[in-house]
Amino acid sequence: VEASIPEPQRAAWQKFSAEPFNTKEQFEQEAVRHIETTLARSLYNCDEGAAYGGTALAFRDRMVIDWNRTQQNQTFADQKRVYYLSLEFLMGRALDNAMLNVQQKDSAKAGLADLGFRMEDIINQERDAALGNGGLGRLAACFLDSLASLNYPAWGYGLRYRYGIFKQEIIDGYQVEIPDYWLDFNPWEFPRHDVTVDIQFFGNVRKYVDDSGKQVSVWENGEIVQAVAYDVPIPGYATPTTNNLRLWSSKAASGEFDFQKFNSGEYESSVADQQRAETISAVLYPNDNLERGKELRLKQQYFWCAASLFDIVRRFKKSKKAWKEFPNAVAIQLNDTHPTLAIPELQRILIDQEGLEWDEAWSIVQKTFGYTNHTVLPEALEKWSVPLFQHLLPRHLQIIYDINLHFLQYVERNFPKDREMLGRVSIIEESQPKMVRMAYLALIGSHKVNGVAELHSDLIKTTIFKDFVKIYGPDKFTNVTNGITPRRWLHQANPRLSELIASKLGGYDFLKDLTLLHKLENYVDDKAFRKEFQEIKFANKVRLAKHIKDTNGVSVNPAALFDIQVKRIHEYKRQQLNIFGVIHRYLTIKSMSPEERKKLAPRVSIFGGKAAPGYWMAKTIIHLVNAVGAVVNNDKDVGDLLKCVFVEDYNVSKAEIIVPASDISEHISTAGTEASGTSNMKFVLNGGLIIGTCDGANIEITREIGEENIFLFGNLSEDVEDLRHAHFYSKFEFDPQLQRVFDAIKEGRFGDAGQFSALVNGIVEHGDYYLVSDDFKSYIDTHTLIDEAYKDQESWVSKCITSVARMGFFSSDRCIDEYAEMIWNVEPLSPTKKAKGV
Ligand code: 7GP
Repeated sequence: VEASIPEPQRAAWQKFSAEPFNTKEQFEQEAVRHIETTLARSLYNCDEGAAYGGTALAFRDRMVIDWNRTQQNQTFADQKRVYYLSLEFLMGRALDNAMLNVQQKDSAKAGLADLGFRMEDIINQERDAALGNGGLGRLAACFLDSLASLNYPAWGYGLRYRYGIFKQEIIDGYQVEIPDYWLDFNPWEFPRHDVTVDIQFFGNVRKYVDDSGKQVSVWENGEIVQAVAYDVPIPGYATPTTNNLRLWSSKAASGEFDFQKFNSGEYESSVADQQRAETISAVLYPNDNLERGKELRLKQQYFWCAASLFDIVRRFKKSKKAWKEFPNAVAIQLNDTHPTLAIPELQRILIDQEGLEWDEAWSIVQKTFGYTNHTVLPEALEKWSVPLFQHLLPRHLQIIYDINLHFLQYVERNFPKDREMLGRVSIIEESQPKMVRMAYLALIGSHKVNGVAELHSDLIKTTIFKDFVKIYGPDKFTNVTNGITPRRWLHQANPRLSELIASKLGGYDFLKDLTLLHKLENYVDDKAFRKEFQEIKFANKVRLAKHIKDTNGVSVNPAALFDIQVKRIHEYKRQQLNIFGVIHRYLTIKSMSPEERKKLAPRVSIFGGKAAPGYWMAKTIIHLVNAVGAVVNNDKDVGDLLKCVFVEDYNVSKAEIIVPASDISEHISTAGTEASGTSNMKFVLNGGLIIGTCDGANIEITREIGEENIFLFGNLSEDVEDLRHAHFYSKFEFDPQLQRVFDAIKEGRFGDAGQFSALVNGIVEHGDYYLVSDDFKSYIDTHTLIDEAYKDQESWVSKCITSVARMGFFSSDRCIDEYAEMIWNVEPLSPTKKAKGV
């Protein structure tokens, strides 16, 4: 390809080809040019918004140069690529990350100062790209950062939602949802109006026998919607590798707009078709760990899978390789079951369109896919009704039935004595109506299945996928413990701590190899280091206190112990346990004499997180937190000893302020329910300790940092079943301290008790599924230990520093290397600088 371009053309091109800026002056020149010409502003009306726009566009240009080169480099190199299919990418802000990754933050800071702006204010102008709910979506974003930073040839594929996760406002203590229309100004995406795919829905399947006597199936007479690609450059840290995130947007297919109606004056109905098509990519479903079987959601899934696979197959076919080479060129990772339709879709392409035999096609499919499971909660396991499938995707349903037939025949041959097994493992659940079990389809269609922390990976083998371990053997199952990118979650969120670490480790290499942090253990007893470490934590707490003052109006004392729980609100994550603990603390303070109170350690309990709009119990928890805050924060007896605040609209950019400011953070899910958790890793990496249950990655964090550096409490996952059983079969006595908390709520001390009765009754009368009563005592006892430990600041700081030093394992770079080796079989591609213009 390179040789085919004539020399004079090449020379002209090379002469004018863009070069990335590298100095403050070059940055200013670029930013001012964009402000004046792209944004049509001037010196006289350049506000912070315009300065953000100019800065973002300057960095965008710089990234695009590397991005183009990376894509060409990857095409020429022609080695195996990874495609990460995720319905969620919770990216947060892009500018700060771009400046950091291309290592030009200092130029920009100095340049902006020349132009009269403070870097921080400019960064704060950006809206979060909030195309995700919680852990699963943020993990995908960390993975993109690591894939690029480690130079893997990789693409992300997702949906370009017009509305990301809703914005949360708290009004009179209640959550109110506001739509997040985030695309007003988004300099980070490139519409590719020339990259489109027609996607079919509905219709019927026609079968016939062709001239050679072969059965052929044709899916026809459907409705067509067009997918348009929007590309987002993903810069790696300290490398020119810049990967691509391709997000699909839906549009009415050309020719679908009804001009007949339009011309006869029925304007509204003529636009309806178009609007219906655009609805597909309009909104992110706001549920975390919950599936609700809505038709539009299935449409989203197919739309995105079909467009992505068409794109991947189109790229493969350009290489002119034989089909059996497909798994050597392509690895596709399924982020949970949401993209499972990619499996029957690839099988359909291979047999219906490319004419392969079933077995040959199926072997290609299985070698191509890997499936990551993120939850064992039954309410989150996807099932789609067969009638809905039949209506929307008739050919795919047939293929799924055929996959199931082949699979069940295999099971029958190998387990002839276990007839019951067939019903248990069938992809089709024989319910009314019948349902397609997506997790089984994902597992059967993949060569590897992984959980996201050791305990979770063990649990899936003994619970939801038990039979499949017998069928396929244990080697199909593996573990890849989650991780986080240290670029965003250390350097960007906590620049002073990062700088302190760099000063001791002799540079920023730890941002590329986080295990280098272990050298910090040499400084645990270094006086000056400890002092600065403490000062940084304090400054981060002051920064959060200011945010709380500005947004909630509550003054909190930065010298108090900051106790933080921020994550999606969910009964299994047990924010209710936390707020009951806060009430307990409040009642204890109230019952004390002024002398006794003087001995107490002041606390600030900080909550944050969104509730799914239809999750009434989660909304009740938010309401209770705010109701308790309203009482506690205004009680003169309490003063600084206890404050309780709910931080509105928790998102990625707020996490960057909140995470570095914790003394203690809470990761207190019922044992066996939190697959991994990733904020636990972020908090410890930023020098905070954690209180947690023996669940998810807490267990591995304990192993790494040492059990003397973490506050574990509560029942173990192996005992959960018996405890639940006991709630129904033996009348259980409540801990009197929990009873006192319930009495206070019932007396109306936090407002009308009726509003919180479901929360209390769920525990007292309805079986306490999440074991709040079983864990309450050890929870509050552990908080007492924390109070004591915090008073001994010297040993506390030692714990914090030691923990940071031992967190190297939890980099998402380590995860990506594990996926690459164990699941994808892909190698990094050296980003050798190509000559200009090539
Ligand atoms: C989450 C898990 O709840 C969390 O423990 C884990 O750290 C994270 O995935 C990343 O692996 N799951 C979800 O966010 C989710 O919605 C249902 O899972 C599909």
